[in-house]
Parts: sequence; structure tokens; C-alpha cells
Amino acid sequence: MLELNRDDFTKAELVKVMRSDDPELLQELFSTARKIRKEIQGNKIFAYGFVYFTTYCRNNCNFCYYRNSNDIERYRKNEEEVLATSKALIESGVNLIDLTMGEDPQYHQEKFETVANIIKKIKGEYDTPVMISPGVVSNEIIDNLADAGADFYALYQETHNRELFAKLRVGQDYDERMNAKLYAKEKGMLIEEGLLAGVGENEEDIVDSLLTMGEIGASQVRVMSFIPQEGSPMENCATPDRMEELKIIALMRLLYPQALIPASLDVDGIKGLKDRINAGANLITSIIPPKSGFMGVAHNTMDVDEGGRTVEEARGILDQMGLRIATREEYKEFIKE
Ligand code: SAM
Ligand code: MD0
Ligand code: SF4
Repeated sequence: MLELNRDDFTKAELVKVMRSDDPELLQELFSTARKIRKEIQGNKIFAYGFVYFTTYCRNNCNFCYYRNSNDIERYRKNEEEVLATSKALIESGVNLIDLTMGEDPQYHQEKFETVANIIKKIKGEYDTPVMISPGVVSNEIIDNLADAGADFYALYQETHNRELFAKLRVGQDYDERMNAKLYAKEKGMLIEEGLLAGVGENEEDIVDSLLTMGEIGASQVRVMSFIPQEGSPMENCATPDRMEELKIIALMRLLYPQALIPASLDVDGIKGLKDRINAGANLITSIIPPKSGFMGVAHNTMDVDEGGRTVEEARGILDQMGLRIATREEYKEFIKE
């Protein structure tokens, strides 16, 4: 059996874990990950509100429902609607608002002025941390978003294998995407890096991603299992076995004890929460108010209007696991450290 020594993992050991289906090893992996999370933050779990405010996008990522060529209904919410939904999420107990968008040409044209105003209001009036997930934007826009008070810049490479990247994010530049993230960090924002599981990667690719996440200094690191999207080129590709995602979550926890690691409700809805928390995740993302007209990404409507993706619902599940949702103040303390 493999010894899980979190201090000196070699690349070969990480690959072995990714390849293993030894139940004893996997049990040790998950229990070690939980132990580390407990050492760092006791029984607290963080929660993020998800506000996908424009689903227009100029890009054509092969895995994404919202890719430009997909003939779907789209929406662009105004400032008032975004603020009302953010307020409702904050009142329900989320610790941060994740303002997410497709690469909407209209916002690029107005240099993200509306987005900067929204950030200022959420920070100023609601006193709540903000993550911005705008895709690739210019350094000038990153400056404006940082000045407006955004705490986090989320931008997922999906893979750190350049050939695979080119197949997934068709027509996009690997370095441009990476550099935007590094620039945001230089400007004082925290950054989130992420990968997709089940898109043609092998175990070495995953380990390269895991190590790169540390090298670039990401404070939040994520993995999501690919969900096939109607009308997209990858519509008929299978969704991967969830054990891959769970192992990656656990390895991220072992490698980066302090990291924020999401259990995203976007992949399997609320029923997927427990396994991801048990794998070492310390944060619930993709909380969306019911009947607000806002969508998810990987599963755009799953559990949303039914009220499944709420703090209240998550609280019930955490309660049974001896865990609780952190307060906003506790979250602010955590990201200050
Ligand atoms: N448009 C911005 C961008 O691409 O960076 C921000 C939002 S984007 C919709 C957020 C992330 O959702 C993607 O980076 C990808 O990791 C994830 N995602 C998109 N489609 C997915 C799918 N079909 N299955 C799983 N995750 C997906
Ligand atoms: C999530 N649906 O957290 C969101 C989204 C973008 N920063 C995050 C992929 O799962
Ligand atoms: Fe656009 Fe983001 Fe979807 Fe790519 S992943 S098509 S950039 S919304």
C-alpha cells in the first residue's frame, strides 16, 4: 500500500494515486484530506453565491453550452437585477458573490464600467467579498476590476496540456489566459485556477495541473467533471466517473492544506455535495436563488428553481456531517491570512 506522505509527494506518487483503485488507499486518501481540512478550519465550510449575469459569449469552447455557435436562449441581466440577486444571496448566508459572465462583447465595449459599479456596490453597501469570473480581459480592465475592489479573479485553464487546451478552448491563446491570471495576482487579487475532468486528459496531465496550481500561487483551486451539453461538439462525449474528481479534490487538499477547494453544486446538484466535502473540499459553490432567472453553467437549471442550490439546503446536509456554514466575518479572516 502507498504511504500518503503529504510533505514530499513526487510526481510519480501522485500519478500512482490517480491510477489506483485500491479501496484501502482511497479511504486513506479521503480521510487524510478531511483531517487536514479539520486542522485548518475545524467544522467550518464556506459558501459562495453564483451570479451568472450574462450568457452571451464571443468564444466557442467545445465543452460549453454557452459557446457562441450554440443556438440557445441567452440573457443579459441589468445592474438592478444583479444587485437584487446578490443581496438575496448575501441575506441567505453566502460568504462571497461570484460575478460570472460569458465573454460578452457588450461589456468589453463599455470597458466593464457596469461590472465595476456592481463590484463597488456589493463591496460598499453589502460589505461582502467579490469574485469576478469574466474570462480573459485586458490588463487595463483587470486594473479597473481590482480598483473597484474585486477580491478574487477566477480563470480556469481547464488543462495545462497545451495540445488539449487548443482542442477545448478553440481559437484561444494558452499564454494569454495564463498571463491574465498572473497579472491579476500581481495586482493584488487572489486567483482561482481550475481543471476539467473527463475531457481527454491522462493522469500525467492531471498531476501537471495539480503542480502548476501551486506554482502560480492560486488561493482557490477547483476541478469539475465534464457534463455533456446539448448542441455542442462534445455533446456525445461521456461524463467521467466521479471518482476522478474526488481523488483530485483530495490530492489538492493534501498538496495545498490552506487552499479554498470547491464542492460545486453545478456538477451533480445538491446530491453531489456530501461526497465532495468528504473528499476534502472546504467550500460550496454555485449557490443560486430559486426562481431568480439566473442559470448555472455545467447544469444550467438542475435543482435551481426547486430550491436545491441554497444555503438552507446545504446547511441541512452539513449539519448531519457535524459541519456548519462559516460566517462572512470568518471567511474574511480566512482570506486575509
Ligand atoms: N466565461 C468565463 C470563462 O470561460 O472563464 C467564465 C465562466 S465559464 C462558463 C466557467 C467554467 O465553467 C469554465 O471555465 C469550465 O471550467 C466550466 N464549465 C463550462 N462548461 C462545462 C461543462 N460542460 N461541464 C463542466 N464544467 C463546465
Ligand atoms: C461554480 N457554476 O462554482 C460555478 C462556476 C465560475 N467562477 C464558477 C463554474 O460551479
Ligand atoms: Fe464562453 Fe466561458 Fe463558455 Fe468558453 S467556457 S464558451 S468563454 S462562457
